[in-house]
Amino acid sequence: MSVRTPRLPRPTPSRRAFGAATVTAVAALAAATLLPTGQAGAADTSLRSLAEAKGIYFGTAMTQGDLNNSALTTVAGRQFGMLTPGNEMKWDTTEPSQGTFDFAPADRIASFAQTNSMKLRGHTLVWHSQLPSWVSSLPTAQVKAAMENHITNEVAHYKGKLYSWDVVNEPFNEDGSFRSDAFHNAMGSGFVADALRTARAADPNAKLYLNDYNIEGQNPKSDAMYNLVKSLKSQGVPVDGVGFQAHFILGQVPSTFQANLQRFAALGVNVAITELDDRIQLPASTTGLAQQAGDYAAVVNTCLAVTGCVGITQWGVGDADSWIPGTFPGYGAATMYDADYRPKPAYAASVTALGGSAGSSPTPGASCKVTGAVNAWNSGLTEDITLTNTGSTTINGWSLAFTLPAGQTVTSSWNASLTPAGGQVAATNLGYNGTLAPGASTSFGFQATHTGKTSLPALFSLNGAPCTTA
Ligand code: G2I
Repeated sequence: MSVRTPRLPRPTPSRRAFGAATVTAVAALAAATLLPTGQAGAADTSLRSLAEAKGIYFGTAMTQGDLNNSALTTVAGRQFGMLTPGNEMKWDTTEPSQGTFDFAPADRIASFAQTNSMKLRGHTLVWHSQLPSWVSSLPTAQVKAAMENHITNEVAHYKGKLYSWDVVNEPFNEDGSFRSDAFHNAMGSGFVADALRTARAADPNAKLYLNDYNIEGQNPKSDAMYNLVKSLKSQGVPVDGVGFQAHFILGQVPSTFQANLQRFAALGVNVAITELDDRIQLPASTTGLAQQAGDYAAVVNTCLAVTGCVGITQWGVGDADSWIPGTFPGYGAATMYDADYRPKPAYAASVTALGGSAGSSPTPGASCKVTGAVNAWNSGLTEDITLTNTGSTTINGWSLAFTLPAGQTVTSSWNASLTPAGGQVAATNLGYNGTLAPGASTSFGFQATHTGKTSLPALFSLNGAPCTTA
């Protein structure tokens, strides 16, 4: 193992921008005076202050609705020094019809960031998704002007207020070819340079990024991004950074992650982890959460090892507000905070990787209660189970894991989907009963065969956290 060269102060100007003494002081003050929700150990062990001490930032993403969740906002303001609006700066919100701009939703997020001394990443100006249909319906000859007008107005509105912009998001297919969207169809690959130049003209100081997923390792898609950035740089097009979304699957942080970031940095751009999460097949086991801690530590260590890596943003604050369960049914638990915004092992691992001391991990209290009733006959039974959210935050999508007594095999179920039929089973909500407000209950049931044991299941856990049983 090689000896590490001391790395402070960081040589890149953009990194020094995050060492701003005022920000660190405000963060430390906030950490010292607020209740220790979501924080383990001493006052200076927040992710944001530890990251800033290393010359990088640690950020999160929030949507408008999150602003009403005090458990979430407490953790966000104390632990994270950078904020990305999850949806509010996207085209469908900011210019829903041509020439009509609405920045009010994003301004609310910006104001939260300001109140909490967080910097802002702008996300995103040009993207095929969350694009209002009027753009894709335009005659191709009008798309360039519409794109430039959109960029000019939005960037001008936030001029001087944002650290960076994801100017172009997800331009590539998996094989490295350009995605055929309204912009590529109208302008060919030149839309990227045009978008960057337009953004630079509207705000000369915001860092301009290209952002994509599945470009973390070396593969055809990251090769395409690399070649694009190299070509843009050689033409003098203003590109300052590349964002690696990093929507990982448990245990699959690519082995070429560091080398890949390094080759981009060598082109003279900054690199950032922009949308980190690490999804786990539910129910998350203790082993899974430990592996996730390793994955998070690997990401932090990778950024710290690459000069030019300016920071890490997690996509969401906790498991309750993560996009994962809604998009990948059966998966979740992808962030550092559980459904009640208590730190998970991945939080402690990130703190440790940043040089802090996580102290003793708080033992999560149950945020759910389960009651059940069995109706058995000689070879079969039915069971009704009621799940109550005893936590303080709304559960959006649930997976209730439990262990069936030996010999029981599920033959049918109602109000939930159950897999597998025996052993450690997970009951997952259906489309209509996934949301459980604090204090709310929902019931589901199943029919099973048995070989003599007709007792209730045991070891209930909700989205990875144990439940009490009555
Ligand atoms: O899809 C995950 C991320 C991939 N990279 C770019 C990010 O911008 C993207 O974020 C997600 C948001 O976290 C989701 O919240 O982008 C999704 C859309 O592609 C967002 O989901 C959408 C829902 O699909 C819509 O049904 C909903 O109306 O959020 C919308 C606004 O709440």
